[in-house]
Amino acid sequence: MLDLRSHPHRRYNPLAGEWLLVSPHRTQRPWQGQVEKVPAETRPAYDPKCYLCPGNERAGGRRNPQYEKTFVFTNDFSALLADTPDSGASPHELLRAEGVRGICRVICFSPRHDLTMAEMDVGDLEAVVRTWVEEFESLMGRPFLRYVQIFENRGEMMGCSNPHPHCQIWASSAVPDEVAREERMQTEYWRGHGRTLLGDYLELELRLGERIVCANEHFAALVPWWAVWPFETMVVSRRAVTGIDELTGEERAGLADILKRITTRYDNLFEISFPYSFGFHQRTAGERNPAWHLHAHFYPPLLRSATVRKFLVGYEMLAMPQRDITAETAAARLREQSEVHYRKR
Ligand code: H2U
Ligand code: ZN
Repeated sequence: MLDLRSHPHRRYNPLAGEWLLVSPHRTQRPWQGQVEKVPAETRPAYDPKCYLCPGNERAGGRRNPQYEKTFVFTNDFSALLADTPDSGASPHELLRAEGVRGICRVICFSPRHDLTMAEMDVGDLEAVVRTWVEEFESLMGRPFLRYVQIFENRGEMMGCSNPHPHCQIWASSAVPDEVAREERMQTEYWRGHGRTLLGDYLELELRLGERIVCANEHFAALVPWWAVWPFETMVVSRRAVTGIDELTGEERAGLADILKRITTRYDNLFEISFPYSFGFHQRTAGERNPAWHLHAHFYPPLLRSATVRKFLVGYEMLAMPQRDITAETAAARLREQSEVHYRKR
């Protein structure tokens, strides 16, 4: 009999239509690789040199207002531009190119330079959720945009250029591949079952309990069966909504609550401001596709301590993703953590 706690095996990710390799017997191997330096922990509430702090000047000369909750601006170095020609330019069938149009924004979560989602008040996080909804609605209302990607890079290790709490939005005329893949898998499942893939998956996980980290009335945070990153989690809405704009007021508050709780648990794991990439997946523009089920992914790179991280290299680049500690072990570790932030104890 295959024992998922000790035998090498592969697991299927029904959302991406991909497999990953799990090697639980390997968690004992010695580590002599690179040790990352632990990031400095103390930051001032206001940093006169920060380009996101209220009242400060940004690169390019614009000045931020004295904002009090959230602040949104168009990225001064946008990866996508609204006026790119969107026709193709393909000199050969093997050399294809297409113009992509888009709009990029930056959202500051708080005027406080020293806070993170984990350390903000839930009420202030609700303001962040409201801002996400407003931006999603306004960008989805632009006829040339087909997908609105909201994401946060947290921590230097993840390539975040500034510790001031913020996220980015890249809205584009082309649907990104990761999103297109999830759309295809969810649509197939919907056609076969008449229910959303993640609705059924969440129901199953809530029944089993093994991979659930925490939950409230409207959302649950869990380590997915198919997690690739050591402490990867997914936040899923209990009600099948296609986008963040369909959440009720109570559900938005539930989202703020679950985000604070999962990020607090992350920070408490190694008592550092836990790095990750985070972002929502939700419906694409056009006819509302009921197969879409709003969710967010957290992809954190850390493995065993503040200094040992996972890389997707070697076998993972050439063959398939792989992990050592099982999703169940990771979920248990996150479940053990307190929901009181270590800096407030
Ligand atoms: P990251 O730290 O997640 O990279 O986000 C910072 C973004 O802020 C980045 O995309 C933008 C960068 O282009 N930015 C401005 O728009 N104005 C500035 O003055 C500096 C940075
Ligand atoms: Zn700042």
